[in-house]
Amino acid sequence: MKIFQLFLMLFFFINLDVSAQNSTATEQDKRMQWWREARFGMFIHWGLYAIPAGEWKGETGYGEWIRTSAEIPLEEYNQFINQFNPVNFDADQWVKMAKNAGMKYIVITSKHHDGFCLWDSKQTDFDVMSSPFKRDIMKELAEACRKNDMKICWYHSIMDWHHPDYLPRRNWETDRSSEGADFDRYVDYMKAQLKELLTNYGDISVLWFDGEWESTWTRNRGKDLYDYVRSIQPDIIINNRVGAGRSGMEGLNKEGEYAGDFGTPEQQIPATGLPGVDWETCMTMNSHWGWNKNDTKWKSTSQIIQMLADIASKGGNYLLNVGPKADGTFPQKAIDRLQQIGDWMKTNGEAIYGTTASPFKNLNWGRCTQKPLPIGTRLYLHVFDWPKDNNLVIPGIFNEPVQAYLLAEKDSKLKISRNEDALTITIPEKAPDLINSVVVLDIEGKPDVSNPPIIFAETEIFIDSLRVHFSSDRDNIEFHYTVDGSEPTINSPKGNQVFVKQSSTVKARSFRNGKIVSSSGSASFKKVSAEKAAINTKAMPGLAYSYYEGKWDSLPDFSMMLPKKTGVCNNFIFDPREQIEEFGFVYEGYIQINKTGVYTFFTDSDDGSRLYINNTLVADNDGLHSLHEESGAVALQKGLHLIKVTFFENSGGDDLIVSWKGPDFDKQLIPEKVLFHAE
Ligand code: FHN
Repeated sequence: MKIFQLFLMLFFFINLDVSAQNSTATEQDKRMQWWREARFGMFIHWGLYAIPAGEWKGETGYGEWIRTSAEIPLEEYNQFINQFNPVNFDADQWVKMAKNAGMKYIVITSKHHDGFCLWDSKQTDFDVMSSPFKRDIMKELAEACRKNDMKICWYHSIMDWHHPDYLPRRNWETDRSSEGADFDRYVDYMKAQLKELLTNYGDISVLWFDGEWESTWTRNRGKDLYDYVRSIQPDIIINNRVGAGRSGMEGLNKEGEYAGDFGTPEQQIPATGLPGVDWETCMTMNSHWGWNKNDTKWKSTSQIIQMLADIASKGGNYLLNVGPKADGTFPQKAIDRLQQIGDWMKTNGEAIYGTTASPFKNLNWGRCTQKPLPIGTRLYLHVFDWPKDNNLVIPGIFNEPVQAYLLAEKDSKLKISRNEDALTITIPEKAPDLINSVVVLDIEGKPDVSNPPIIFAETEIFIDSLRVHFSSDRDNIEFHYTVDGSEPTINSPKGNQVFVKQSSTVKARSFRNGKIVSSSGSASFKKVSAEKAAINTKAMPGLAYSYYEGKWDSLPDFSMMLPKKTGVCNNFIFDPREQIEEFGFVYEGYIQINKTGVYTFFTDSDDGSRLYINNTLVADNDGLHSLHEESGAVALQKGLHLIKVTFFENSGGDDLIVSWKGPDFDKQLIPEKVLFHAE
């Protein structure tokens, strides 16, 4: 083959690959367009678990996990199917409540972890057609959505506690042998059900997978399932829980892991926007996904509206959950909130729909969303705390203002003035809305914003002195700073860092050509004395551990319990455990400090953990969560110091990673050689 022909062939294949990638990116942008525009959807968790309504044998804290959390044997749980008769279910009413609340899509549990199917499935009798209700709920809801211009989406659990081929079994299901179970056969069953859900109910807008965290579900199975679903509905959006690509409750994608079209933070809002990443925070309205009649911890309408603005200001979507009751109605407190949210959305929806993330890192009075205009940019200023002095200050913005008005009173022309780096809008005394008043500010061009300098140091505490340095996302600027908390001026010291020798509040501001170009960044640092080491201690290598068994949603007081086993282990390990779930540990002993200084300790755990030094809590990482890290710093003198780590595992994934960093070493796992216990 001639060189020229070879080159042409190579050029063709390279272009094919690149164009495939580009077309994939273009395809993804195309299918995500409505979703990015929508910003707000309704999650619905409904199934047999609504019948016990969170209560079982006197315990009232359950939700959709009741079968597993209350360890209800399959035969006993299956009886609920004979009671499932939601005679007040009205799909049209549900959809209208979502629509009136300003929601643009509905994601409903076609099948949750308990395996019960809310549609007429030919693959199983464990479906709604075997109940007294005998109506295809998914069909009715899909039709009602189409009638009301609402996108219909399926939640579908990969994990299935009912199907005989699903593995692993629950560890307490000792009476339910896994003999003969074939996980590949289960995957075929799941694909056959997805085929039903994706061919019998018209265009489905999102497939919201869940329950992907168990050992049997792998990256490759996720990729295969993604391709399978896309082969049936090419334009469907698929979340990142299709594969093994989700990093815990933060919900975003693990580096390099395969993961669908958007990240899924759960019950939390990312601290900052994630440029270029599509993500959706899913959240309960009270504290359960499935209906719990005793759950009174309802979020206020104010909280929900402000969270919606916060999420949109970070470029994300908000999927707010309703857990319908067994009779098919929404809880009244959910209905009330949806109505109030809708009232706010009717006036202010344009400040949410189709907006993108704020150009400001932080606004002390609220949030900002934005949309492009032919002349420049429309900024929607979501004011939670209405300024008392009638001045709404927008810091660090260099664009020429065009106009400003109240979104609730579009003919209200508001005065705009410039004061150094800031634009100030004169606003009326009375806020148009007590929860979130939106002020519109149109500016020329794309936002030209200078966020306050970032003020950074290794730790917030120090013994002798501490280097504090400043950085900014702007170039061609200089920093002026103070260390007494006062506002920096052009006459304040100039530089990129300062060494503090006593407790200080450091403020830094950006200047260009002698002019202020940002508001001030601020951070406080505390001078402390190093804690004294233990004295006359005879210490042996290894940590003393106590092992406990039980089911907890947060760290219990282990001191009130009898350990199942005690001993010595060489680090923070699970080897002594006797079951894979529902266990806890207390590790205690001494840690050898070889140099006086400030030490930062980290625990990265699934589920909860806490770390104490000298009986003081340093890192609090308690809670029911996937792998999540917390840290804290403490100043220690050379010698032995008490260390204690407590940990619990509820179910699913488990891990405990204990690290530290010190005055002369970077973050690393705590090595065995520095861990001891009292003789
Ligand atoms: O285990 C489920 C839980 O029941 C609920 O469905 C949430 C909603 O995102 N997802 C899982 C927990 O991460």
